[in-house]
This record gives sequence, structure tokens and C-alpha cells, in this order.
Amino acid sequence: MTDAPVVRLEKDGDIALIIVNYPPVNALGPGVSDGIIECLNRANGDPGVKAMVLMGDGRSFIAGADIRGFGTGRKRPPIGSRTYDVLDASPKPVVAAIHGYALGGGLENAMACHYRIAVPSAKVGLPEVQIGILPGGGGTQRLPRLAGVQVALDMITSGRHVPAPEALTFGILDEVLPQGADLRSSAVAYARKIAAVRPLPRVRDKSATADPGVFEAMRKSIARKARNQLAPYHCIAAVEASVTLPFDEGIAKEAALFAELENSDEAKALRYAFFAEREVAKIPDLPVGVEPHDFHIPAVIGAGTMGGGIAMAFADFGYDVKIMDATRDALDRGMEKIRNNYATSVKRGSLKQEEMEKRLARIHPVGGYEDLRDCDLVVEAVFERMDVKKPVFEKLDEVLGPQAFLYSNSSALDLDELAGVTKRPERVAGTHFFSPANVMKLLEVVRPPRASFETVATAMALGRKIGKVSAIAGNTDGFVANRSRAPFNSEMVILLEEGCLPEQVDKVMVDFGYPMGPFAVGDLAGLDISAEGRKRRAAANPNYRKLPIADTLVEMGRLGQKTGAGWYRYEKGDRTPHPDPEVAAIIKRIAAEMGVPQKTFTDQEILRRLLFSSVNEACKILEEGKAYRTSDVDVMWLHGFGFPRYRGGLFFWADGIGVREVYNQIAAWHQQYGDRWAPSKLLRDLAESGTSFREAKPAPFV
Ligand code: T1G
Repeated sequence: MTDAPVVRLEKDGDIALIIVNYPPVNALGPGVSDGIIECLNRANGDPGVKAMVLMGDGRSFIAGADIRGFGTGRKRPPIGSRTYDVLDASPKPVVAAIHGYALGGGLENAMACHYRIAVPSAKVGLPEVQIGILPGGGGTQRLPRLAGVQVALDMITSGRHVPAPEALTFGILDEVLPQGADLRSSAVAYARKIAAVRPLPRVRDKSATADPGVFEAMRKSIARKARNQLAPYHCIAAVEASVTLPFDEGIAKEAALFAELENSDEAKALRYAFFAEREVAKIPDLPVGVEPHDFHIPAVIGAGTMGGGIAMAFADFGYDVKIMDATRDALDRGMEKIRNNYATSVKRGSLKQEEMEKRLARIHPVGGYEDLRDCDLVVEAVFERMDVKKPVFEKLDEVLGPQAFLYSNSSALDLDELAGVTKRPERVAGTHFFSPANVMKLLEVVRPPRASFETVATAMALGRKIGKVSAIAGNTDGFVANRSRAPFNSEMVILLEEGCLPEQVDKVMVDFGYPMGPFAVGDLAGLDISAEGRKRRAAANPNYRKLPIADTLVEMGRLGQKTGAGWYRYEKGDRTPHPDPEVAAIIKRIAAEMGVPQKTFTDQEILRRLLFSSVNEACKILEEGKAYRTSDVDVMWLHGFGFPRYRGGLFFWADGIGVREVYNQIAAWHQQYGDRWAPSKLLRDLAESGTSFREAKPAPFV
């Protein structure tokens, strides 16, 4: 870090510029707020200055408070002497000149200025709710006054980033500069233009009005997404205060509500998730100078559910992508499914018709391998069997240029074995998408031992370019996400043998915060997919714990939604899962045949049976050197399995219980159930040393 001041004052004639320089995103880190105040006072004390501009150096305006400072007990200045207060009270006008992002405290500072201008590419927002708090710098009081209560409620409870042109229509900005205009000179000119305008337009002098019913309506509209959370509701209460209280009392109410959130479990978990998602992008042992390669002509092999979804993921982010399948008929069916998927989004209103056409036009069905010669990156997504994938890789290796990257969407197979059928094993890795591939954000980048760092880095960058959260996994059966999830998938069925019902387990997990219960998810994905995995594991491991109840359903053709029945029954054309007495009878019969003693379960036992089994497996993965960080596993669970974000992730949640308690419970189940519950060595070591999962040091990656 250079010793340049984090905030400096420059002058352009009678205009002073207050410039924040705190890379990488001008967060309000140590010294920044004080620096703004100091420069503001100097400019106000300078008779030669008629107006001021507040702006950021580098890539952004101000991206908000320094999130790393939360929960550290760092003293905050009293209300009245914060930047949000002194900007507001400045006797000379201040123009906020925005590029990049004005988020959180950044937008709050801008709203405390008298004017706001931005370049067209800028984005503004109050995303505090996404880290479990609320705008604590006056945002809940100024935004309703500036943009109206409904816009403020929508922005503050969603935390979304609003593009400058839209922010202009909301009244948040006074001007959006023409494309290509220079922000600094435009801001100086704007400041000079308004320098003498009086009275100064202060947002706090406006009033916010609303039909009292809007707040209750907002509470109802967020209920499903905000389940078990406090921040979204406190956001609404703070905005409500902007209507019911005078400004300064509203500010006090905002501060009180903020104080209730800053150290909540939800805020700690969401802050953890925020930083874990940034850590996961880093490859610790990446040699200096190794950069991801760009790609221009991607292709997807396999036009089934996964292949189609992957092709959509490319098209959704502006990439032309080729797609092919073994037969024309399969390809046509795949294209039909893609078209229907987009049409469903259009019908739901989440996609415009013309955007659908644009995306469809980017997906190019091709007749055969010859049409792939110019491709520089291919994702294979054919059936999950090695004898199906190997010929595909042999053929790709033959037709593609030597620099092309070959990625497999396999969810568990040995990618080093697959790489071995090519002459370019160093350019083979895994890009494991999660179903539906165009929706789920996790991209598991599997790094087989012979893959080069370029290949892995390119796959990581590929994920980011198509809106995914890329995370590296080692080459082990099931990689990291599915392997850590596998015991969960077994335990949930074993619980049925012991007396649970699918709907009981699903309710526990939905109440915990999952969007769907695991049995309903199984029905969505298709029970034949998981059956394939069980078959493979049973063939590889004679001691593999079979799941006769699950196998029986598959043998009966109950594959889930696609056959109208699986763990649940489905009415035609309706995805609502209905508990099925036939399934209850099957469970009862098989449990009796197995002679399994029946019992009743508490919700906590059901929850811990599922999640502790995965914590234990994830510890084994880390001690084998197949993942870089415990927080990487958490990111995979957040974005691959819908683990509730406000609980941080699998390990973060387990740390909330404590390693020792987790270990003791697993050791007890080991006594009761045998080897499948044998505690991992890493877990035992952590428990004995009193080390948290977050502090765990995985084995070197292999
Ligand atoms: N605090 C600390 N570090 C931050 C940060 C922040 N606000 N924002 C980003 N970083 C770090 C990040 O960890 C990463 O570090 C690097 O900057 C680049 O980030 C009083 C209380 C601005 C849209 O929630 O949404 O204001 O990994 O990889 O993809 O009411 O960063 O390089 O070491 O994300 O270009 C409200 C959070 C705070 C904005 C840029 N503000 N940041 O995305 O880069 S609370 C936020 C973002 C608040 C007030 C309240 C994004 C971005 P490293 P990046 P990016």
C-alpha cells in the first residue's frame, strides 16, 4: 500500500475536489471518513472555493463501509459528526460524482451531498441487507425522501445494484453523463453551474409519504425469502420511520435498529459468506504470472438436461456456443427443451421475448465433431458413465486444436482417467455444473493431478464469465460438493428405515432454511441419477451401505417429477409434492423386512444426522488434500445445495455448535451405527486441540 493519503483535496479554480483513494473499491476504511470531513472543512474554510466535488480514484466511487470493520468493536463517530451529517450541513454545495459503484455508505454519502451525477456505467445501491444489517448512514431516511418509499423499500430489502440510468428515473441521480464523458471535468463544470444556487437542496428537507399499508404489504412480500431472518424486517421498520418520524428521530431509529443487527448471528454468517466467496476465487498455489486464457468459441457436447442448461448459461452471458449430441433427434429434443425453458421464463415475466430470441440465436446446434474444429473450449455433458465419456474425449482430442481446453461436466467420475484417453491431459479438467445449470451458481472446477494451472485458472475464469461462483475441487469420487453431500443423501434414507417420513425430513430442512427439502430435490433432479451413483459406489466398495427403500422406488419406475411420482406424488402439470401413502407403506414394509427398530425423532436429531454426516465427510476431504479451505466447502454448500446463506455454510454453522460437540455426537453415532459414522482424523484432531473448523489447516492440495 502506498503512503498516499486515503483522501486528498485538489482544486480546479474555485471548485475543490475531495478524492477518495482507498483501493480496491474505496471502502470507508480507516481514515477515509475522517479524511472526507477534514477536506470538507478545509474547502469550506477556503473563501476561494465556491463548491465541491466528492469522487473516488481508481475503479469506483465509494463501495460502502469497510465490512472487515464490523463486529470488531471499532468505535463509530456519534451521530452529528459523521460524514453523512457534515456533508448535509456544509454551507457550500457538494456534488457527488459517481463511477463504478456507490454502494451502502457510498450511496449514503452521495445522498448527503446536494447533487449526484454519474457516468452511465455506474451502479448505486444499499446492499447492507445482504450482509445481515441495514443502511446505517441515513440511507433508510434519505432514499425514501429522494426516490419515494416504494423504490426505497424495494432497493433496501433486496440490496440490488441499480444501474445509473434507472437511478436517474428514480430521482436518486440529478444527471447521467453522456457515454464517454470525462467524469472529473463534467463534475467540476456541474459544480460551477450550481455553485451559487440557494437554498442548498438537502435531501433531509424533503418529505417521505406513503400509504401505511405499503409496509405490511412489503413484509408479506418478503416473508418466504426472509424466513428466519431479522435484517429485512428491520430494513422495513427503518424506512417506515422515514414516514412516521421527523428526520433526526428517524436517524436515531435507524441507528437503534442497526445496533440490533451488527453482531447478530445472521450478520456474522452473511459477512463470512461474503468474504468466503472472494477467497474461493483464489488459487493459493497458482504460480505468479499464470493467467487464465480467454475463449471465443465454446461448445457443449450433450444436449440433455445438463448440456442444454450449460449452453443456456453461455448464451445468457452473451456467448455464442455450439451444441451437439450423438443423434439429430437428441439434438432437436435438446433444442426444444432449451426453447421451452426460455419460454417458461418469458411466461413468468423474468425474461423479455426479444431477449429470449437473442439468447436462442446464440446457441448453435451442430451436426458432428467436424463442426467443432474451430472451438477453443468444450464442455462435455454426456451420460454419467465412463464408457460413454471416453469416446467423446478421444474424438474431441482428435478434431480440436492442440490449445483447446477439454472440460467435463462429470459429477463424480475420475477425471484423470478421462484425461488419459487424450494426448493433452494437461488441458483436461472438470467443470461440474449443478442442475439446473443455467440457474445454480456453483461451478465446481475439478483439478485432476495432470491438469495445468492454465487449464484450472481458465475454468475458474470461465465460471465467473458466465455468472457462476467457481470453486476448486480435488479429483476424488464425487469431488468435493457431491462427496461431502453423499452421506447426507444416505442418512436421509436411513432415517426413513428408522421411522421418519420424507415429508418430516423435508420440513425440518425447509424450516432450517433450505428452499426445498432434500426428498423434493431428489424428485426434481430424478431418482435415477442418484441411483447411478449408488450403483457405482456399491460396485467399487463391497461394504457400501445399500439403500433398499430408494432402490425400490427406482425399480418401480418412481423417478420423481419426470414420472409423476417419486418420494412424493405429483398431479399432472403440477410440481407440488404430495405425501404418498404408497411410499409410506413401502418404507414400513422394507424397514420391517430389514428388522430396523423404529423410533421417533426430534427435529434437531434429523438436522444433525444429515449435516453432521457431511461435516465428517468434508473433514475427510480436507485431510486428503482435495479442497483448499473449509470456507470453500461452505461456498459450495451455499451455491450448490441451497444451504441457507444466513447460516454461513456447513462448517460455519457447525462452528456455531462447536467442534467438540460435533465430534462427541459423531463418536456416539459411531458406537451406535458402526463405521459409516467413524469420526475423521481431522475432526478428532480439531476437537482435541480445541481448533475451530474455520481455523482448520487442510492437507496440501493433491
Ligand atoms: N469492505 C471491505 N472489503 C471490500 C468491500 C467492503 N465494503 N467491498 C469489496 N471489498 C474487497 C473484497 O473483499 C475483495 O477483497 C476486493 O475488495 C474486491 O472485491 C454504513 C454499514 C463493490 C460490487 O456491501 O459488493 O456500507 O479478495 O472481488 O467483483 O450503511 O466488492 O481482493 O482481498 O467483490 O469488482 C455496503 C460490498 C457495506 C459492497 C465490487 N457495501 N462489495 O465487486 O470486486 S455496509 C457493500 C461488493 C455499509 C453503511 C453500511 C463488491 C463490489 P480481495 P470484489 P468486484
